[in-house]
This record gives sequence, structure tokens and C-alpha cells, in this order.
Amino acid sequence: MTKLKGALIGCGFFAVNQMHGWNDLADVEIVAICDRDPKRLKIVGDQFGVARRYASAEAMFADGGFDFVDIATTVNSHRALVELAASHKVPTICQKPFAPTLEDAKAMVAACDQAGIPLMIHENFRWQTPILAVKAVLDSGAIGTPFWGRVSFRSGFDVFSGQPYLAKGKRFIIEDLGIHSLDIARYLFGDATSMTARTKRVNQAIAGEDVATMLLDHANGMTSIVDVSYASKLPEEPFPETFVEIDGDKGTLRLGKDYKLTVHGLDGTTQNIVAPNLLPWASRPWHNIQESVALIQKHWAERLAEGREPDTSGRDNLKTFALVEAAYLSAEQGKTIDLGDLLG
Ligand code: NAD
Ligand code: 89V
Repeated sequence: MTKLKGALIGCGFFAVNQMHGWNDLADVEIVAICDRDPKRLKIVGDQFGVARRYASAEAMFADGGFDFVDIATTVNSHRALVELAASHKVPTICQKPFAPTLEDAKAMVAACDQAGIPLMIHENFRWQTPILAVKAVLDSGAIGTPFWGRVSFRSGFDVFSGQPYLAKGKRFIIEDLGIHSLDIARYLFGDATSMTARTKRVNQAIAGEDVATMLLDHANGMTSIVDVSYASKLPEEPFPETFVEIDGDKGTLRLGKDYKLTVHGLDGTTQNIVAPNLLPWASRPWHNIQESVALIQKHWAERLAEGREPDTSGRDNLKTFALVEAAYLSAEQGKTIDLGDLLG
């Protein structure tokens, strides 16, 4: 069997999950890694037995010998690295958040289009087992046509110890976490046409907002609420669970704590636990996210082999990223933002 050869840039906190995900795929091999921090390069190189190690992405691309690149760095480096990959015509995965601005994100999509290469944003939350289970119920028609929805992530978990950069940016929860919830809302309820948002900073030790409440109008007439918080001190910490509520004309669906999915509709009332699998390399409470990493990477390998655009392509993710931009604009200006104006 000829293996698909990959390279990974950025060997930090989250990249370890991505390396495990690639390791699990029998037909994929990561042949080169890159990080400007020699300590991270050594830790990840030694853990996963990767011999080709680079301090510079330019040097790694110049040597080549891989079929795709997985960019796992933080947001400010994304545009330059994606454009570098495009200049070498290497199919590219880029971590969320897509880019610092929508203008950068559009330029990245254009660069990959011009190079004729696929670009996938590593937007993994829609690949979580409980979210896939919600989507399957909706698609089955069990609650009829949905008219209202809520995607909610409220937590008091200390994300700053693992990811200290999250405390420093002017933008925090919408850009880092809300982006996932907004993508789930698009995945479940369809594209949005307008956004109204309010934000707050409760934790005064950080620079950005840690609470956001967003109201979306969807093209199909649905209304949804996407609410996110890292300032919610709950009796039982739910991190990193996303809760979902959907009302349809024939019933209702509720995804709640401990992955309990309740569907009340045409087939009566059912309750199921739609918990993620605990992969051998995963650890609680991150296993839900970790399994979704493995699943999105499998999807990338399949779509690359088939020559088909991945579900969370750069083009698709522009619409999620536009919601992030719209939320910040709306909160700043105190008005509703038309998505058409942003996407053009
Ligand atoms: P991190 O700071 O721990 O790791 C980033 C690594 O990239 C660092 O080791 C740094 O030295 C390296 N790096 C940065 N720029 C580079 C460059 N130009 N060339 C080579 N190396 C470079 O960050 P992290 O917490 O691992 O986050 C990385 C990305 O993953 C972020 O965009 C974050 O939002 C995202 N993330 C996604 C999820 C998810 O579920 N999808 C979860 C956590 C983090
Ligand atoms: O998924 C993420 O992007 C992470 C976290 C869940 C901690 O917000 O940064």
C-alpha cells in the first residue's frame, strides 16, 4: 500500500492530538515536522518517531517529499504558511481560527484556488459524536422542520493553563471557541443571513471577552441562539460539552449534560447517551474533542484520495469566519450585521 505522506507545522499543545490522529490512519504517514521552537520539535519528533525535523517551514517545503501539509500553529502565522504551501502546490489543512481577518481568509482561499490545491480548515467540533448524532436525528425528520435552535457552551474550565495565549488576545471567546459553536449552528441549521451579538469580559485578568450571546437569522427562516461562556461556575463542570436545543414543527430535541440526547417527536420520546469514544491515546475531559480530530483527519484523507472538496473547506469556512467577524462588529456597534455585506 502506498501511504499518503504528510508534513506538520507547529508542534505545540494541540498538535499532539493531530499527530495521534494521523498515527491511527494506516494509510497516512507524517514524514516531516516543523517548529521554530527546538524543544517542541524534539518532544513531538521523539514521541512520534519522525526523523525529518525543521526549524523553518521554507526549508521543509524546499526539501518537499510530502503530499499534504497540516498547519497547527496559532492564528497569526496562518496566512503566510497557507500561501507558502500554495506556492509549492501542496494540499493544505489549516487550524481554526482561519485567519486574523476575513480579508486574510479570502486571500488564502484565492491563493489555494489559483494553485489548484484543496484547503481544509481543521474545524473539528461538527465531527464530535454527539453533534453527529443530533444531525442524524434532524435528517431523519423525527422532529419535523426545525424553526428554532440553540447551541450552548458554558463553562468555568481553566483553558489558560494549557493555552496561555488565550488570555492575551484582544479577541478571546468568539474567535477561539464561539467559532466552533457558530460552525455547529451552520452545520445543523444552515447558513445565516444576519447576526446580533453582545459580549462581556467577566474575568478581569484576561484581555478579551469571555462571554458572548449571539442571535442568528438563517436563510431557511430558522432563528438560533449561540451562547458561549468561560465565566460560568457550574456545580458540575461540563467542559468541553456543547449543549443543543432544537424545536421543530413535529417535536423537540435536547442534547444535555453527559451526552444525554432526548428526542420527543413523531416516534414518541427516546433518551440515548451519545457519548464519544475514549480513544486509546485520549484523556478525559478532552476525549470528545480528540475523537473529532481523528474523524476530521480521516475525512481529509478520504476526500484527498477522491479528489473531492472537504466539508470544512476554506470556501465553506469563510461563512463560519464571517459570523465571527459579524459578532465582533455587532457587539462593538450595537447593531445587527447583514452577512451578505461581509461575504460580498
Ligand atoms: P501552541 O502555541 O501550543 O502551539 C503552536 C506551535 O506552533 C508552537 O510550538 C510554535 O512554536 C509553533 N509555531 C508558530 N508559528 C510557527 C511558524 N511560523 N513556523 C513554525 N512553527 C511555528 O498553540 P496550540 O494551543 O497548539 O494551538 C494551535 C492552533 O490550534 C491554534 O490556532 C488554536 O486555536 C488551535 N486549537 C484548535 C483546537 C481544536 O479543537 N480544533 C483546540 C486547541 C487549539
Ligand atoms: O477547541 C479549541 O479551540 C480550544 C478550546 C476548546 C480550549 O477552546 O481552544
